[in-house]
Amino acid sequence: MRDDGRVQSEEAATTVPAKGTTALLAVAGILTGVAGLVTAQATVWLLQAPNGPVYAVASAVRDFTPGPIANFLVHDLIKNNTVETTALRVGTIAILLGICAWIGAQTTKRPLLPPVAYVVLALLGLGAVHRLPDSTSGSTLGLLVGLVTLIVVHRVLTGAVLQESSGPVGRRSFLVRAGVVAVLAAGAGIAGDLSRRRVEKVEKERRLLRLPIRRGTPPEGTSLGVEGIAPWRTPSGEFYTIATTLSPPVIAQEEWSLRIHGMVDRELTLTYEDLAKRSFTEDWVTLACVSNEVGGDLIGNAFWSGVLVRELLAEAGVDPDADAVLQTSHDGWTCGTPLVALTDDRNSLLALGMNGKPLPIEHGYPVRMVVPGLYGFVSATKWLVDLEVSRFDKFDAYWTERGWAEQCDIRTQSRIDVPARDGEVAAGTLKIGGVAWAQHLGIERVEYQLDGGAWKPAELGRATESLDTWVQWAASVEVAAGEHTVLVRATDKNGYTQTSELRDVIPDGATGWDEVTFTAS
Ligand SMILES: Nc1nc2c(c(=O)[nH]1)N[C@H]1C(S)=C(S)[C@@H](COP(=O)(O)O)O[C@H]1N2
Ligand SMILES: [Mo]
Repeated sequence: MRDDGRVQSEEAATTVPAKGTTALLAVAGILTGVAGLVTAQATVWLLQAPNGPVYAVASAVRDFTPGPIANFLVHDLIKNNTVETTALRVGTIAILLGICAWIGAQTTKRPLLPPVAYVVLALLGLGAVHRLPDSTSGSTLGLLVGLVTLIVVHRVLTGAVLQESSGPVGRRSFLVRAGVVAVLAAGAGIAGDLSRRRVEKVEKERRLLRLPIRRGTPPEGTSLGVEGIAPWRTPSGEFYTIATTLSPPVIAQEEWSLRIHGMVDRELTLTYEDLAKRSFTEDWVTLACVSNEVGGDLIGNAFWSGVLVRELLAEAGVDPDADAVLQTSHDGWTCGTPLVALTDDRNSLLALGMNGKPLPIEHGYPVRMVVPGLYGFVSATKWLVDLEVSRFDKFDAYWTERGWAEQCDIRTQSRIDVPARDGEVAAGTLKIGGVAWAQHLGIERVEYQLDGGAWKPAELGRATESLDTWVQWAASVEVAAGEHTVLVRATDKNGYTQTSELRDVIPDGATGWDEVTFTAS
């Protein structure tokens, strides 16, 4: 046996954590948890996604707390049953940080536990987020950023703590690292918070706006009253959204203006006030995305209010050699629209209102273009700031550069909404139906085919006078028990009947008949 005190104490340092190490590891765990929560929440705010992790977990805690306890907490103790309750949120954060402290403290004994535990926490968060109906990919991305933060910060901080046991160098390094983490997390938090405040400010301004717009009443007969068919008016909150930006630009009214220039006699610059003062036009228009697969839901019908584009172009005085308008959005997205579609009788409009409200931010606030009959990618610029009258041979727009068509009318299409795909129904008499569209041309007829039988005409709902909207279709069929297949095809007022040829969405829209298989019992 050696009797060398120095060696002994060094051995002791590597096997038994120095006094206070476990506590410091717990502190590192808490700091790690704070950093993870902050970056996750900041990401959600920056992406303008709903349901940050704390909100989501607090909701789950509220909903999964056993009845009597929840009753006691909600009714007797907190006296409020919303997740906005500070007590619920603070409680949730406290529990999460408690778990993080424990995870941190486990680092020396079970080095594999922390990463596994963080993944488990992130998965629980993911579950909590996705049980809320309005979560988006931004909500998920927030959790991913949070998870990466947890794993990285954990390594950085606990690494320093474990050095700590070997002397004052380690302690200083822990303090330095903790400081850096705190500063970075605070920076992320501040950036997220600024973004949140900005959204709140613009949302408030939006809410307080009073525009001369109406909500629009769907004309009589547009709705066939069949359950399961998409409502004739798509509520704004359920309207599909497509954008190339990670988060929609948040533009205050006073920051916005629209420049009309290029092959014109007079350049125009219009502010939001300029537009809001003009006389408004309004109509129902069904927007559709070229990426909509047969049977897909990248289509919606809304009541749009705004200013006729052709009047503005007339004021600018368009060069007769021009054949296109290059539209640019605040976020730099571009599309090229045939000049004629903006100047003919189809009432293309600079929309300020959607379903009676100022445009939602994600649908283009303050101003977007709406062109009946053209796919969104060649016409429906959201957050529109620039219209350059030009020629198609002088530019390539965003999607055209990426292999999509330069010009593109919406294809005549139809979709089956009921019965649901692979759905189960009761045998006997069954209502089937859906929607069909040929914007600006109009739908002449919709036919369906059941189990390979004859094509039969469906009942059609009414369209508006402008024919810029979809129509509902429906039929009653008799089905015996067993598996069935229904097909649908539409014919437009030009006499074109949808081809059965299945073609992919790129470069100019999908073709083919929608088909639904279902089981009757
Ligand atoms: N600024 C901008 N505007 C845009 C797009 C975009 O990516 N950025 N996408 C277009 C496409 S492809 C479609 S289908 C419509 C969708 O409009 P919505 O999101 O209001 O449904 O917006 C169009 N306007
Ligand atoms: Mo689109």
